[in-house]
Amino acid sequence: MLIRNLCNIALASTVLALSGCKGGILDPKGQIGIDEKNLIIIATVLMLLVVVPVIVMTLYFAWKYRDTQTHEIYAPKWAHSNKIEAAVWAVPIVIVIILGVITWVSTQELDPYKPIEGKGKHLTVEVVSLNWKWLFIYPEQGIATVNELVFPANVPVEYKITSESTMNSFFIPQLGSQIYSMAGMETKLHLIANEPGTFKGFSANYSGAGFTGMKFNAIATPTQAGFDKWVSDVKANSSANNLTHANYVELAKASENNPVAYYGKVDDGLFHTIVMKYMQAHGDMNKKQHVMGEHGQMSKKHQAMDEHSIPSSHSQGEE
Ligand SMILES: [Cu+2]
Repeated sequence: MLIRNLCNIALASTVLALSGCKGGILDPKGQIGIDEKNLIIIATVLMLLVVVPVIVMTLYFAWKYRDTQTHEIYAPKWAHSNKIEAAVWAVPIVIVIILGVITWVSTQELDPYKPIEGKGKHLTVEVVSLNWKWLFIYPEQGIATVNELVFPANVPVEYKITSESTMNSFFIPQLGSQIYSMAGMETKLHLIANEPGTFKGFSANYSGAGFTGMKFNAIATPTQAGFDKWVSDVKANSSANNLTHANYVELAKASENNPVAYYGKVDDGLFHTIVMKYMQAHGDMNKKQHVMGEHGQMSKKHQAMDEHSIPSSHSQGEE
């Protein structure tokens, strides 16, 4: 009974583990993802060339020199073998050299900042991670979406990535690499879908309370025309929904499990404003300090006028 239960648990967990592959990095649908999967497999197999013999030999030696073994040849003078030395040094050196070359080449090839070549002009999408949702701005099309990313299959997409506040990581496992989104700076990623489909996207970096609901569908349309139709539909159906700088402030407020939203118009330069936000805030702070300095000098006048409501800590500083 216990054994049957154990078998059932083992079977269930195997099924679970295998179903984990579906839709993940081991089931790639884009060129970058396919190349990365091959890299994972090659690196794993190369390392198994060492790991498997070590495991086999460990078990073999334990069995060969077991306590009850009586007729094994005893060789106390044996201490060195050039053949064994050659094997244990040469094999790892060769593996490290091969891994090194593969790493060097693939690091250049799969550089997330490098545009995908030979597939024509790329589409640009500006990605902003908010607490806790994803904003996608299409600067060339002048539209934006929340928690839904649409692009044509077989067209390279350039993602410009930033964050409103908390650090997140933009990740569509079936298409390839994840890249961090960080406030006050822009990171880049180039991906392509080799076939149409809907792929899961999420943040690969924990970012707080609403993190689990911070998911989106990445939809690759079969054709460019299909994508163009989606764009014109968004424009037509959401023309009243305009993502202005002011609306963005509202959108940026923390919220969880956000439904998909569409914006038929977006203010020019919104992404740039988000990236530069902290630089501007810094400028404002200087201004504030400046005003406060003036305020200090003018405090007597202000006090005399008695019309200035100031926080207590501030007035204490002045006394
Ligand atoms: Cu950074």
